[in-house]
Amino acid sequence: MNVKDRIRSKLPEWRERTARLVHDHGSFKVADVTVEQIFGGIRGVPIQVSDISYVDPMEGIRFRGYSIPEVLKLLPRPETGQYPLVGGLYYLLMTGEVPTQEEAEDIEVEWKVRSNLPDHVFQVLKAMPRYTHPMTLFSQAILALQTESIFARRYYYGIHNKADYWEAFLQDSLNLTAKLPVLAANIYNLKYRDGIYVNPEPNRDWASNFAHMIGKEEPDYADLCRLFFVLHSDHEGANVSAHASHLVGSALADVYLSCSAGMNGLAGPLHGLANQECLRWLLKIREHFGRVPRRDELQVYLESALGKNEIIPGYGHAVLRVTDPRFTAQAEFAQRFMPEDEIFRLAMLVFDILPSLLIQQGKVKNPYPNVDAINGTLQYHYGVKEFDFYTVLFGLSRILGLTTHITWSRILGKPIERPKSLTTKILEEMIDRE
Ligand code: CMX
Repeated sequence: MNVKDRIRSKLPEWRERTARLVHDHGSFKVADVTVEQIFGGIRGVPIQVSDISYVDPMEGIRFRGYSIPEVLKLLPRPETGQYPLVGGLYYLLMTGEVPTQEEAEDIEVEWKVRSNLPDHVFQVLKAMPRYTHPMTLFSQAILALQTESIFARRYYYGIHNKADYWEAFLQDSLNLTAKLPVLAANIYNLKYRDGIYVNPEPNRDWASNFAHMIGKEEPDYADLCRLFFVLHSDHEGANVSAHASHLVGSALADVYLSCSAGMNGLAGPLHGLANQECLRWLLKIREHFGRVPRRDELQVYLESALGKNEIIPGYGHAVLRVTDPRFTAQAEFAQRFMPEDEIFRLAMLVFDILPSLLIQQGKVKNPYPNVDAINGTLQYHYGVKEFDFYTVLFGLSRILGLTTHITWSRILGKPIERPKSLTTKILEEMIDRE
């Protein structure tokens, strides 16, 4: 069944469940909010219900209820690769069901048909100064594509039945995600390969076409792209990029406007930029020793860094309390395809030593690695050495999740978001009255 029909078949059940919750349990109290939480980034306050993915502190991300190892095992693969077709992952996110081979390939075909980029997008990219950050270009290009929004056009000409909005959002989502590999590869080529243009090839899947267009032809790198794009596609609905795009979308802004907003959040150093910091840190250690250090040498180095209260990039997490399964999946990939790589060996040596030192230090809530502790290591091995570009890779994948959240928000008729802000005086008076 194609993705649209599958969603249509599921829609009545989900609408009814949501309506029943609001109707029968509308006054049920989910949480209290403390002053500390208000001043602390709304940390841990449930503000969103989304069934696309969920981060369990002790288990990590589950996509539509499936853990990372399950997703990697169950999703269909291309004939030529050992990791899943990203089209299959998109089908799973959108419908909640593991696709058949045919259903996964159908999405890949939909993407090929819709992958053409209008000329004005190239013009926008070329008009920017050479030193523009690739994430700025990525967000701008998505915004430039807004001219193509089917929802914006239909709304202007008068679809006003809310129950039908989702179909235009799904079309926009398929169109935008179809264009992402061409878009990202063009930004890479513009920045780092003298602006050459490489056509996508009709016989390649979404991920391997990206690898091909940036000039990385090793079959293992195409598999790394498949793995990376699956792993980074979503991390539940309340992180900065997901929430930013949801918020913008709640004003009925279309998929392009919403995803561009999400990418602007992802471009922040506390969110998507962290992965380049981790690789930089590992390279600094290798440079310091002139080679991969011995275990005892690294132990002393790390103890000294922690003694100076340095933050070790790639370790800790706001929600997770175990090793990030996305770290584990990429470590397994590296063990299989590049076990002798020096930076990978160094990353694994850090993994061997650091958690117990962080536990001894007693400050950090999660002493284990997050996905960023290894992301850059693998890209670097395959020659993608332009650190600035790593967040675009992340964004290319994350838009799969963002567009799914946005489409399902329209399916469920979620209203415009409007929380409340207080003044300091009002807050003080509320406390005094207690
Ligand atoms: N190295 C050393 N100390 C660390 C640390 C690390 N990697 N992570 C946290 N700590 C320290 C904090 O600085 C804090 O110290 P103080 O009490 O002196 O201020 C203490 O441990 C408690 O912090 P926490 O509650 O465990 O961590 P937070 O939830 O506040 O922050 C995170 C989480 C990820 C921002 C933080 O662990 C960090 O900065 N890690 C390094 C950067 C990184 O890897 N970022 C990528 C995050 C990936 C993602 O979000 O997906």
